[in-house]
Amino acid sequence: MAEMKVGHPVHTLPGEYVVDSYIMGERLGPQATVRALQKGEGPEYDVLVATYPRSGTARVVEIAWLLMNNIDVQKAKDVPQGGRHMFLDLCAPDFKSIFGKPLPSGKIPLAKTHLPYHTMEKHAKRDTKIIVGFRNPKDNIVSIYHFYRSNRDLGCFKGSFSEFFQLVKDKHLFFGDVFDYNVGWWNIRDRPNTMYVNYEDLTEDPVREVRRMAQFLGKEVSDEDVANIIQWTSFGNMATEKSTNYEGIKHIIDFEISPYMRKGKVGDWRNYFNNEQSEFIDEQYEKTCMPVGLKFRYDL
Ligand code: PPS
Repeated sequence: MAEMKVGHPVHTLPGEYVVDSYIMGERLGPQATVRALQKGEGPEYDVLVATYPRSGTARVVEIAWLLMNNIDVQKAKDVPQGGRHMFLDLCAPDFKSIFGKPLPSGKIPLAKTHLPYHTMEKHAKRDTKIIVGFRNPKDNIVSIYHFYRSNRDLGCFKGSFSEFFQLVKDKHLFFGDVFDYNVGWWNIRDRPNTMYVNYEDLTEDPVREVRRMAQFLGKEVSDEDVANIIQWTSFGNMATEKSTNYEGIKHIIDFEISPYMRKGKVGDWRNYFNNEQSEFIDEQYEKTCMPVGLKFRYDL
């Protein structure tokens, strides 16, 4: 494999840099912070949510937070999601502040990262619970395409989906290649206190998946609790509520181009992928995920 280098003819991220053989952007995770995390530095936390960007992180974080906070829907409404968990990648390198705002000291209940396993290996050795969120790579890539278009921190990509797809082929995407990412975190499946949640499963059967997450987190939940969680974390509700629709970062994401909560569907990739692109992903899947038994569903 060619050595990863900063810059690509199709698109280069603002403040692009290379770490652990993938590209990152300074505004997605300052290099000093990523290197500190790589060394195992950072706050103590009880639960870590690890997800590739645009794989449905916000829903997983929201469910985990509600389970860990007595299904306090009122607080979830009052406090933006960003204030209810710690986004490790975006912290200052000393983990004392984020975007200049001080962070609490001491053990954090809920933390999140988009960084690949090989960067977070030392963190994964800690005695914490890890929830890994997966989404089928085709829908994931479509969502990332729109994120690249709308996000000023990603340089507001102006090209077509086909042009963007060249970045996928060249593994020149933020946080690394989607397959490397998924296989990396999948390879720790025998680690105690690790669970996997799929976007498609959550959409298909939220009752089962919320109950599975509750069990993993050691929380007893009633049918009413589960119903309240599902209602609050439905796409329609999260897209409407100010505390979950991320409209507080409209200065970074141009919602006119594509809102943070865009479509929330399984199978939207069919509106973007041509046969050649779909086959490319299928081939990558066969090479990387199939041998380790990692499965995705592209339609429900
Ligand atoms: S981020 O910014 O990388 O953390 O984004 P992330 O939350 O991982 O992924 C955003 C995509 O997830 C969809 N989403 C949801 N789908 C269903 N239900 C709920 N509650 C939900 N919340 C977020 C969001 O719409 C993005 O997917 P697309 O396909 O672009 O709509």
